[in-house]
Amino acid sequence: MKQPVRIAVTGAAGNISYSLLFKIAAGEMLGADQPVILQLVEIPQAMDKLRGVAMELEDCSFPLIHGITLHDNPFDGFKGVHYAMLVGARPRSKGMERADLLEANAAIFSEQGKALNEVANRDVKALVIGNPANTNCLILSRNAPDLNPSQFCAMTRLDHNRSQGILGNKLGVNPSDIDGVVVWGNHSPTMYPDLHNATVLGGESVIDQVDEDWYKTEFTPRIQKRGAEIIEWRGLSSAASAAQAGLDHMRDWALGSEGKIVSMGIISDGSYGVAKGIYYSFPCICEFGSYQIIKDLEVNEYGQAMMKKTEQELLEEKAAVDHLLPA
Ligand code: NAX
Repeated sequence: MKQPVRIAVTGAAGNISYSLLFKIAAGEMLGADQPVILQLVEIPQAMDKLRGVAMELEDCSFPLIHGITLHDNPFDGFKGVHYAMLVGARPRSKGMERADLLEANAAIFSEQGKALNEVANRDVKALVIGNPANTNCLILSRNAPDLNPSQFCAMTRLDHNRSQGILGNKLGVNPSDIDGVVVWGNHSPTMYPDLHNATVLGGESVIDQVDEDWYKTEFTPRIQKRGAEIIEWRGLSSAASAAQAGLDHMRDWALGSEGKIVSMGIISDGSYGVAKGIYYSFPCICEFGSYQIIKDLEVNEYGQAMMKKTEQELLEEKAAVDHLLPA
């Protein structure tokens, strides 16, 4: 049996975590032979609810769980962690402006960045799910100067999975037979779901099989606003699909994406002309515990304009929190 790894999950009493924790515990993230110690982090007001979740985890008798600890602050909760899934965030309340939302979350992710910097395992992999995910990730990483910016990711995998799922349905193929979908940019309605390099079973080009008008006026806005569509029908925001995406992201990052392209919100190194230093979703392949940007995809004029728009939004978000970032 392998040594247990430590996984921190924030927002552990919330909706997404109610799905995520049980999947991690069942071995769906790191494999059926990888024991885990779950370090669950919440705000003090949610600790009772968290205790209830921990009891349910205990009641499942998962063989892979080698410990569960509960924490009301990240400096305790992140001690020695190999993986951190940062789900908890401040939601937008009535009358709150976008700048207020960014600031409220900046406070949370600054503290969590400092905590990871101080107490996490030096090889920690941290995934930000809580919104606004890309800019929260920037704040997190900038507050953790002893860790490499490549150890942080913002989740755009749900947008990637949504693209594959909806496309598979449209084409009448299994979503897992589709490769090469890329979601570029911000996890927000400016994201650019790009099908130009996608193929079915490594062969037929996807873009040749769909109507351009459908792609631009139906598919793209649907992916961009899928979160709102789910809320409209379900009355609640995406939870199980978000948990699945978080799990997929971490599994591929840790164990490899088996040659498949995945979308990950990562620190921009200037590839494709994207401004350096923001967390932007790029096409990646994961191998040996790290990711690499696929650098040679063709982007047409339409795509370039879409990529610029989402980049611009991220630069504006960065400008709104710049005064809160450490030098
Ligand atoms: P919930 O409101 O059900 O749960 C959030 C939990 O986080 C709450 O229990 C709250 O007490 C806790 N929390 C708040 N601040 C915290 C802090 N400083 N430390 C620890 N815990 C804290 O939301 P849920 O539906 O689980 O969604 C969580 C986050 O995921 C939201 O920000 C949401 O917008 C975001 N999403 C991101 C997605 C993505 O693709 N990146 C998709 C799904 C989801 O919308």
